[in-house]
Amino acid sequence: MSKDEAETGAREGASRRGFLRAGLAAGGAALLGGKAVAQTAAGDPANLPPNVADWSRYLGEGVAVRAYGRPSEHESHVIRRDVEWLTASRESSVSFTPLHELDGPITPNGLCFERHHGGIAELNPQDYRLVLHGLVDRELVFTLDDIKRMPRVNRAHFAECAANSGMEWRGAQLNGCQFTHGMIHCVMYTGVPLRVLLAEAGVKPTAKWLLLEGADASGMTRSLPMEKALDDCLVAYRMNGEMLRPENGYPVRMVVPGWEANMWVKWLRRIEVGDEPWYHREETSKYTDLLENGTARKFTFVMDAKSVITSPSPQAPINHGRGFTVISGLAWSGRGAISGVDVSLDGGRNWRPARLDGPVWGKALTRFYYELDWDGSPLLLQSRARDETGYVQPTKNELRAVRGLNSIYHNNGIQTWHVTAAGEVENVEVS
Ligand SMILES: Nc1nc2c(c(=O)[nH]1)N[C@H]1C(S)=C(S)[C@@H](COP(=O)(O)O)O[C@H]1N2
Ligand SMILES: [Mo]
Repeated sequence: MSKDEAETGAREGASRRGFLRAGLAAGGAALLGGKAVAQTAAGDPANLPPNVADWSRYLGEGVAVRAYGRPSEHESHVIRRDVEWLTASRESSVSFTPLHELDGPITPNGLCFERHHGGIAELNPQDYRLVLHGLVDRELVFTLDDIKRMPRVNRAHFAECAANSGMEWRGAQLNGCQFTHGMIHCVMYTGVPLRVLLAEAGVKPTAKWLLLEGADASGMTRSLPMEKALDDCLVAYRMNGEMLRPENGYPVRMVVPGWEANMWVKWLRRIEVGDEPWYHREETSKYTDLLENGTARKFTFVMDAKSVITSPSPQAPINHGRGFTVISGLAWSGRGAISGVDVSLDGGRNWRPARLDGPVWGKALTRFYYELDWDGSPLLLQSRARDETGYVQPTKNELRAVRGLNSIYHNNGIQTWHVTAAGEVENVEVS
């Protein structure tokens, strides 16, 4: 988004000066006015200024008592959640990122959604080996230390399960963006470009595909085209600076930027180089979307541009009544960087540019804001992402017209939230 657009977004939303005036007009020294603060902080008056609060009267815990830091106990509701009826077992299931409780573009490690087909593999890093074999000049076996000695890079990327929003194909179903859009996370990976490992082994001219295999009970073998492998894939071992969490593939996972998370094999233990894909032998149902006429869309690796308003949303209602509020959301595209996001308050009739804020990385979550002086009337909130290729996020009905209703995967349609006069929010659809 250009600087001009950013400024227009701020002007057409709510200007900062206007916001400040409203705060002062409410009579408080605080930006939000005394009223809003009192409303949300209905705690013990003895703790409020000018009284000396309880926690100011004695010394707190010293350093390193909390040797590995954890969030405040008052944030204990900010957790991954699952939908019990969705899958038969917990070992082959999914938990969802609490998107409505987060801000900025990065997902905290402990809140990244998880998708396992055979439960969490608990690997001992000493026993970790990565085998690289097949159509190569030299078959190689890497220890974790070997991988850590190779040239590394840092890249932030989103990982989205192709089934994200899959429950919404036939109509609005789940009440919360955690469940409609929470099969996504975005962290800063540290890892070795896959092309560096392949160069080390020397790839034969006939090599066209890679087989990736995980060390969990499911194996999760996936076929990756050589072109993508040589482009931007990473053999990653760190997320947001620390070693990968066991849930997300400790100690090594494949990062396949912009492509469905299905291929981001966790607990990566084997890469076989071959001349054809393996998927048709083992995983005929993968990488395809069943269409209305019974045929299937194939090779649907890339995740198309998509966005969602994370707040307000069903789990994050507007609880302060009319007045200044911030509409916040996420946008992403598997084809590159987000170039702009539009927000609609009336179910897609009128669109206004949102303001992108923070880093706009390619194939990563991008945060957007739309500041609004809400008059308290009901809203039909939508967001629409646009990426650097010019692709514009479609409506759900536009998608259905092309794909029918048989799909589970790749639902990147525009989400609608109905905000009532009371500030409650529900998942709806507009025609
Ligand atoms: N080894 C292995 N890799 C795997 C899976 C798995 O079950 N086993 N699940 C895949 C699927 S379908 C998804 S959506 C992502 C989820 O990654 P996450 O658990 O880090 O969110 O991992 C992928 N990689
Ligand atoms: Mo997935």
